[in-house]
Amino acid sequence: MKKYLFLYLLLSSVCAFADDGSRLWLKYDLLADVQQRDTYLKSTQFVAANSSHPTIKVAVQELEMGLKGLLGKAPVLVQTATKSGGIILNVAPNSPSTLPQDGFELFSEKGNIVISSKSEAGVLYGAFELLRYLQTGKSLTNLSVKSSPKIKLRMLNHWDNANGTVERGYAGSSMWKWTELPFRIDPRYITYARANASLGINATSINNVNASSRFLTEEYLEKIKAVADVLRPYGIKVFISVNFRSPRTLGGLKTSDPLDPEVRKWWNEKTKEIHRYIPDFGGYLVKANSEGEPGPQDYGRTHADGANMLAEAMRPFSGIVIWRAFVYNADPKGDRFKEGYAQFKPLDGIFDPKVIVQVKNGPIDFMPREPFHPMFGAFPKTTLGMEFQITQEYLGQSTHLTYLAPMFKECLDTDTYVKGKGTTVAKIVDGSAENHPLSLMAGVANTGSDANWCGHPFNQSNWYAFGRLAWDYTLSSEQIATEWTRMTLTQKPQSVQKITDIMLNSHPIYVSYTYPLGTSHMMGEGHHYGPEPWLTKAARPDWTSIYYHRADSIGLGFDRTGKVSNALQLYSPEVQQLWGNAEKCPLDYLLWFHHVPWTQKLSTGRSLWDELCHRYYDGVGQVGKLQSAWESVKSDVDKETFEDVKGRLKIQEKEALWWRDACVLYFGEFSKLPIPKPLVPPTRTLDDVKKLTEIYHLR
Ligand code: BDP
Repeated sequence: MKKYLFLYLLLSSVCAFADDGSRLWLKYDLLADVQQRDTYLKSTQFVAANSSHPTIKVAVQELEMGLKGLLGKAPVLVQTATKSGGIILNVAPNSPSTLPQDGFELFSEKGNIVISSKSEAGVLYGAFELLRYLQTGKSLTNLSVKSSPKIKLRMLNHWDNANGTVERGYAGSSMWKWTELPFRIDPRYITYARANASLGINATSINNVNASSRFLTEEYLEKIKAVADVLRPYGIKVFISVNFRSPRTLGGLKTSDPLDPEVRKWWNEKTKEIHRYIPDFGGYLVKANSEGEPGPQDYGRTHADGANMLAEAMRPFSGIVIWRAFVYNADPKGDRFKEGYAQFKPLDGIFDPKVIVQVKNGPIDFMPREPFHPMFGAFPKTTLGMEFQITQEYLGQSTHLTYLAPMFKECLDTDTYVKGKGTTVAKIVDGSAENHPLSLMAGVANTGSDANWCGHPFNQSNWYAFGRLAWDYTLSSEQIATEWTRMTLTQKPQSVQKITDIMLNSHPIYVSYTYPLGTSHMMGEGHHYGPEPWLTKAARPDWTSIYYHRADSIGLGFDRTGKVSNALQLYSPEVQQLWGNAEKCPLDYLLWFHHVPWTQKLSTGRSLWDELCHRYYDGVGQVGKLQSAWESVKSDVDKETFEDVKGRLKIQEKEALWWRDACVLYFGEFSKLPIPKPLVPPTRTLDDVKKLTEIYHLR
């Protein structure tokens, strides 16, 4: 008997140590600090709720599971609180509180912790907040928290296909098991729902924006209904990405012209049908007339004609239409930077109130650093939603450690000046600057079938950061990193600090060895992995690299101040002033707007060429520092996770060198200048590096 007990203990300790990351930041492992546990136990002895709504049931379940795990003892469930020392969940729809529907209050009252909200979802968010307090070691005495979301629709966009692949997915195949649905519900859907609810994410569009009409068939609607049923108690609404040609492909009509009465009827009927499966259907997400996708322009109509037709179909219901602004033409003489703005500007004011136009954070395409999209602030009569990319298409995919909160925040915190100083992008997006009742922040999801959901263990932090910022964009990148680290990797203060630093440094480091000084779009063709600055020919001119960097014997960068393109004029005069003068433009944005001579002296005291080389070299050096910093936390993090990250950091170093050598050798052909001392020139030739890139194109 004793022998078995010993074996059991040994095995369970080994298992407890090996962490496959599947529990995300909701680990709920026993807190190591016994004293702290005892203190927490005193105020979490029971849970009482004034509602048996399914959302409250999952809130209670979560508290039970969380407290049992963290403190070693589950709370007792009681009907009403007759004594102190417990948690009271209070749904108060008629509360005089000024907090919006989803907001919650978390406060101490008569020796209890009260979580109160006008909505069930708000109480659920409050329950997760309370658990986060425990997970991050915060005090529960004299609680007085008021929290409400700054953005109404906090949404993930999955680019998942019906065949199980994921467009730009780097964490295995799709997490949605379409072949199994609706009969088998993968338990991971529940973990997914919990993870989102823990951040306040309240919407998800489940399929790729390059959409298949298949998702609108009866067969798929049954499957989507099954997913919607799982997500509903967690306050998450389901959206579907639709193919604009569906009336033809699915409905057998001759056209998909949005002004055709038969087409309109078809969408009306389809929308009603969807609601029979999913009564609280969130709505449609549409990519139209973009990268070959069909759309209203195929029939000489506008984006507004298309979006408004769908909005009309949605009229009897609460759902909305999200119409993407990611459109561009391949005009070799034009500037892709201006396309979305140009196509949508004449439509400002004619979109139906049920339409949100979803705009990528930057004007090109999720580059590691972009100036904010000039549409933000320039469309006062249209609700503009923000689209960030959580999946790291251009940001190291699954092999580079890149924490994205600073990048998201850089965009949100930038001042558009459209309504005077302080009109940040965030204030356009949250609707406050222009009084829009709807607001949206969407993130292209990075989830997949990998055990740890996101591929690189640190990529989970980008899902986490996106959700936290969609709830409250004023949170600092540091706070979010620290929280996530404590919940996910370690509670040891010194290591928490070191990992937070690793995370905060990671995006600038990535930018340094890939796209310093405001360069962009120099990645491998198609797969978007690794460098290919020499890419000269592609299906479209604006899919090459030379279109963007414009290197020549004189210098580097895309003049958008008037000589090549006048794109800078799309911004307010203050922004133009900030970025329009090459001498004063912040270096991080310099080559986005200026063609700078190689020998031009920059504010750092170095010439453009020298600065460029220094940044590439420094980026690589910094990856070495990330490695030693990670090594120093070894004893405080799970072994499996430690080795996983360690291995990926080695790949990152190798690939940072690949980027560095590719770019300095290639640009050196134009500048004709040597690598500045004391930097040591690459030991390989440009041809050697080109060969590495060619391998990626082999069939
Ligand atoms: C680009 C991706 C492409 C997406 C497109 C989009 O390379 O796969 O379909 O964005 O956002 O970044 O529609």
